[in-house]
Amino acid sequence: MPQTGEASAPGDPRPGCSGQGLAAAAAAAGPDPGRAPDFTVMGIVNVTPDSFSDGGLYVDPQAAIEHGLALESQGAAILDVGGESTRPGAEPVCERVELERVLPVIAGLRAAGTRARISIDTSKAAVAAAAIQAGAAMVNDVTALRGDPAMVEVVAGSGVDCCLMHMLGEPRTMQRSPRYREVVADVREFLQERLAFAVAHGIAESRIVLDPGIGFGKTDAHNLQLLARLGELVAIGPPVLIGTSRKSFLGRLTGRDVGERLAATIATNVLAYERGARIFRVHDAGPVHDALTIAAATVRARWPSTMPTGTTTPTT
Ligand code: PMM
Repeated sequence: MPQTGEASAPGDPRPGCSGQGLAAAAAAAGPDPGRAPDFTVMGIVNVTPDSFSDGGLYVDPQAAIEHGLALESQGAAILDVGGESTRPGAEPVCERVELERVLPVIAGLRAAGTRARISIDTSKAAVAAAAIQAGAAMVNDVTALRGDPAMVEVVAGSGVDCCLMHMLGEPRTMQRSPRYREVVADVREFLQERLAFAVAHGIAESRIVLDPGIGFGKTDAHNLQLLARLGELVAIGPPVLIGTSRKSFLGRLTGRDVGERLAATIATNVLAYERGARIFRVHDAGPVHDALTIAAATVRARWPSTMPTGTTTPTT
């Protein structure tokens, strides 16, 4: 259980909000139609001037706080606050700037009484530590604890949740002809190795979430392979997080600009849910939450009907 920055209330029925940790919340899900849905929407709060889809919109802390609260009201049970863009070609920012961006937003969300779990999207241990102090209950590290040698201790020592993501190379150069032996096997091997590393350094497995890192050092074909065969990553064990929201491969496949990729985002999230992903990092929390609610209900409907034979199902 996170001791610091626990944003959730005991008994809160939303996945990821009961204080038991994301992995346990996701694992507890089952076929009972009366249960809370077994997916978690993670709303994106980018406090950056240069993120690919919402860069510059929420640099003002008050705008970012209001945006986070709006995402929560639309169904986001996690708010992922980031102060450094990781879009392809992005230049890194220094620790001071990143801290100045994210801390007022995390503190403001807490002060506004958010019940969502706050995640800090950072690869810097000092930023993660300060964010946890301010109320973050999860560290989303796109380098999977490789970027900063002090990160693993910050996460292990504070007992927060942690997302380990696959990335080939680093944001500045990662889209320059990425190559794999076999993309799904390579990503699976990487995530298994990172999971073992994290557990060996004292991070409880029940606190860990894995992410194939859609768009991070991947061609369109790599992204599609990873989505199509997501089950092979789900089989590793921990809940799988997926981040396709508005990403450029969706634009290349549909010919749509970044602000017009909601339908494509929903399609990938629903397919990923069906293949076993359970946490969905998105810009548009409301529509994705609705789509996943229907996807979850449909998957649950596979269980045998309790209706007597011969009863006609009402049509609407
Ligand atoms: N994508 C972005 C940033 N952070 N974190 C995780 N775990 N998974 C992702 O796919 C991911 C991420 C880039 O998207 P953005 O610029 O819209 O935030």
